Amino acid sequence: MKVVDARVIVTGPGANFVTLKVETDEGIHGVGDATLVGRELAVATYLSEYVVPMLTGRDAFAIEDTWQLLGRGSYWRRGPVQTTAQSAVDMALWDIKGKALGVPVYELLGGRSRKGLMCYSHAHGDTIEDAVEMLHTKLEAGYRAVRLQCGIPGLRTVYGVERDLSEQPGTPHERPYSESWDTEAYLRIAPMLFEAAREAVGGEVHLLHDVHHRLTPIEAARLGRDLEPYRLFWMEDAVQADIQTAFRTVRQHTTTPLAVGEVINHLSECEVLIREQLIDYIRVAAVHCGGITGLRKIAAFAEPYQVRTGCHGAADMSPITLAAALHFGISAHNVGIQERALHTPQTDEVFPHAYTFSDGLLDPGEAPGLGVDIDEALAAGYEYRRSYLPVARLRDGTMTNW
Ligand code: CS2
Ligand code: MG
Repeated sequence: MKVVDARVIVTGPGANFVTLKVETDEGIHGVGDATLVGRELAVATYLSEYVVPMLTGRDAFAIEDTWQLLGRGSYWRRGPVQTTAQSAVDMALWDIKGKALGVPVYELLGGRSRKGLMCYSHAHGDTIEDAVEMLHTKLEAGYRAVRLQCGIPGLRTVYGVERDLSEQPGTPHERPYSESWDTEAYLRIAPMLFEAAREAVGGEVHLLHDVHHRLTPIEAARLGRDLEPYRLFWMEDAVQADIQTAFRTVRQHTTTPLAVGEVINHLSECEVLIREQLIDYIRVAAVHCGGITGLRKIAAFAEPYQVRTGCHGAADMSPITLAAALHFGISAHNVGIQERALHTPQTDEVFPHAYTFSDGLLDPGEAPGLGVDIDEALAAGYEYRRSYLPVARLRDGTMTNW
């Protein structure tokens, strides 16, 4: 089966998404997510200018060789633009192979390892009370694991607290908008949030927390210790992910489990974290780490070190990425949990999918391939609009990590 055509589709149903659609000479097509949030058109151009011409005429079943061609063969290796483009091709080829053989992709990856994949949802609020109230709502909706964030008194905006975008002047995302940050205030509030949450919902629920790269190693070590009484499932991105050895300090001081990886694109960027067992969960997403093939390679490396996956699943990656994560997650052994942020109804309509949620678990469904597609006619009705992620500054105006 040969690839005869590949097209990049850019659409904005609730958020911007870049999709690669690969067509074959047997009339079967596959889809891959190529969404790099805040830099979408860089990947769209990389794909249409450089990758698509390399695909036409290739054997659609040669998934590994195509992965190597796009990774090794680009000379300028790694980097999120390259790996996101490579990921989209990889997902589309797995989708094609599953459809051609009439099986869901997870059957090609070794079959089911579990009945369903535990996922976590998000709860947040301006105050601790609001966040705990939302936690109750999520538990009522069936989730067994919830990430919890709350606002910090005195700060105008805080990561993890959703705000009505109309509150921002003008069209908020056309320029990178600024959030403020105060480490000391945060370090005081975060343990209070989890104390209140445990009091409200007891010990059985899995509670997670995302620090979003904001702390130094010693600050993160202190927070990890302060959170120990509340038995978190994990503390995520406690320090910036690109200094792997920074996690040694955090690890030495706390038994709070550590997760990292949503901005990691390649095994070389987490090799020390895994080999030295500095983390418990690796959070790479299929859309940035080389698709299902890249995710499998990283997970296979992590397995003997007892590091499990907890793939990034924010709503700014398309349902194609979630489907890919679920086929991987239902089949691989060392899988811990899957993040699941709800897509907007418009996004769900543009990307019809077979995956389902029930009783805290996600399931990829039994449709051949990835079980997700793009409705091109609907997609054409939603325009792409340039949109930046925020930046963060300390109270005195100094730039910090968002
Ligand atoms: C977050 C994301 O899901 C997460 O854990 O860190 O919301 C992340 O900030 C966004 O995906 C960035 O686009
Ligand atoms: Mg995160």
